[in-house]
Amino acid sequence: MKILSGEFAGTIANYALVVSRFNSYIVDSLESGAIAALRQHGVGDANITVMRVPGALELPLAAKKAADSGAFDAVIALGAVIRGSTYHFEIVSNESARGLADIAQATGLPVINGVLTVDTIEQAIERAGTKAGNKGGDAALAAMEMVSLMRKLETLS
Ligand code: INI
Repeated sequence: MKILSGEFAGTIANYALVVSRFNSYIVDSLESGAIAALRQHGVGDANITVMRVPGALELPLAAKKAADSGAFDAVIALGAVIRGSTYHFEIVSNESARGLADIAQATGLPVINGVLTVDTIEQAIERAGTKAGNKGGDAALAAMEMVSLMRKLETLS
């Protein structure tokens, strides 16, 4: 039996961080967590490019452009969608998630969804570097693991 899986450490590659400015007091922490995780695993700042978009709905287009550029091995999308009293929450969270997943399928590049979708600001804070860890850091780990796995899969054919 052959088992293939990716590794975090030593997965030196070019990472695009596409970061939403909406709810920046949360997203800034996700960005710091993602960059810290990349650095901890040996990725240098020269291999990290941060691009900013207004909100989570704009993440897929910027992620697509980044993926199409050929300059990156993975795209990490970071944002925070916090439920308000309107239906807009569903639109923003569903469309950004669907858009990001579609881009991964269309381009064959790992596109990691690091967008928090939560009911309350407290839940967002918990996931942005406090009680429940840092989902930005988790997204960076997922990106490194997927880059590593993609490289292994490419050697199969
Ligand atoms: N964008 C977010 O990233 N998070 C939100 O919680 C949010 N809410 O609640 O509205 C949000 N809206 C903006 C949206 O992503 C677009 O930037 C805007 O609609 C312009 O296209």
